[in-house]
Amino acid sequence: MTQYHPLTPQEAIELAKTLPGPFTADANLDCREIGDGNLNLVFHITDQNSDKSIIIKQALPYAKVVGESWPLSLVRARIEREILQEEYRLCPGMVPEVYHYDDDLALTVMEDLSDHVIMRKGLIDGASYPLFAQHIGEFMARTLFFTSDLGMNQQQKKEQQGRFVNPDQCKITEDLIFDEPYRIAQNNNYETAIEDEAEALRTDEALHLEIALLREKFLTHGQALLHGDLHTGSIFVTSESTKVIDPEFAFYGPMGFDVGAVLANLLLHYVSLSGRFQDQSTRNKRETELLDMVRDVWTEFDTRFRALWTTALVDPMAKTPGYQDLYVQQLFRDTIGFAGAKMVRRIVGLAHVADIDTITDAAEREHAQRKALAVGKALIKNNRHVNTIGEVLDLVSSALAT
Ligand code: SR1
Ligand code: MG
Repeated sequence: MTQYHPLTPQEAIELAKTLPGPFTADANLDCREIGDGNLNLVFHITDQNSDKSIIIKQALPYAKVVGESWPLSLVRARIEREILQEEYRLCPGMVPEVYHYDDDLALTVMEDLSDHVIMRKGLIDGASYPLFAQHIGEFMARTLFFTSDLGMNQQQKKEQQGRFVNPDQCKITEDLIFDEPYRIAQNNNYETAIEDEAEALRTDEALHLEIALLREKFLTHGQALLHGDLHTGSIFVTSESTKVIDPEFAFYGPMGFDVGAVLANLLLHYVSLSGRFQDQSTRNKRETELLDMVRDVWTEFDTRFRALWTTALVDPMAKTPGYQDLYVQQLFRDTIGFAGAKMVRRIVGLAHVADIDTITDAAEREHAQRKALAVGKALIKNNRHVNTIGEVLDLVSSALAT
C-alpha cells in the first residue's frame, strides 16, 4: 500500500514512467500542474519526443479553494474514477478514458483532452457549439436512464447506490446551494453593491419554502447516478465534440439536478452578455443563440429520454399509460427549480462563475448579477407549476423585463 501524499510534478513524472502506456522508453516527459478548480491537483504530462500526453488527477484531503481547515474525504477519487468508467461504458467517447488508478494515492490517470476547450471559456471567448445540445442531451438521457430503476435491474441499482455514497461532496452542495445563500454565512461571497439582493434572499419566505422542498429532494430522492456538478466548467468541447469531466460529486440523486446544472450555466452566460457586447446586433444574435441552446438542451434530453423509455425499459409497471408523461413532467419541474437554485448560489455563495466575474465594468457586472438573481428566483418560485420549456423562456424574459 502506498502512503497517501500529494504528488510533486517530479513524482507525477516518475509515476507516469511506470505505466504500461502511452509513453515509450525513450520518452522525455514534462509535467505542469494545471488544476484551476476548487478541490484537486491536475498534472498534465507530455512527452517532448512525441505527441503523447496524459492527465493525472489527484484529490487533496481538503478543499483547495478554502484551505486545510475544510477537510474532505479522498473517497471521492475512487467515486470519480468509477463513475467515469460507468459513463464511458454508457456513452463511449463522451468522457475521458481511464488508463490507470491508485486508490491509496487518490489518483486517476486519464486521457488528455487538451485538443478541447472548457466550455465556459469557449463561451466567454464567443465560440458557438451547434452540436452541444444534442451531445449533452444524449449524455444525460443515457447516464440518467440506465442508472435508474427504469433502465437497470433494481437490486443491482441498490448495490450500485451503496458504492456511490458521497457524503462530504453532498454536504458541500447541501450547504452551498440549499442553505447558505438564504442566511448570513461565512462562506457567502458577494459584492457590497448587491447587499440589498442578498438581504432579500434572506427574508423571502416563499423562496425559502421552495428551497426547502428542493433541498429535501436532493437529500432523499435517489433516482439515478448523477454527475453531480454538471456546469460548463465540467464540460470540454470543440465544434464537433463534447466530453464531460470531473464527476467527483457523483451520487444517487434527483435527475433534474444534472439537467438543471446545464441550463443554469447557459442562463448565467446569457445574463452576462449585456456586459460583454457593446454592439447591439452582435449581442442580440448571441442572446438568441444562448436561449435556443437552453431550449434545445431540454428538448434533446426529453426526446432521447422518452425514446429510451420505449426501447430499453426494464420496469414493467413503468409501461402503464400516462406514467411516462407524469414522470417527465416532474423531472422537468425539478430541473427548473434546481437550475434556479444553481443560478442564485453562483452570485451570492462561495464559488462564482467566470462568465459574470470577468465582466470588467463594475456597473455592468452588478447588472448581470441582478439579472441572474431575478431569473434564478423566478425559476425557483415557479418550478412546481411549469410545464414546457417555452413557458420557462417566457419566465426568463419577464424576470428580466421587471
Ligand atoms: C468547495 S467546492 C465549491 C464548488 O466547486 C465545485 O465545482 C462545486 O460546484 C462546488 O459547489
Ligand atoms: Mg469540478
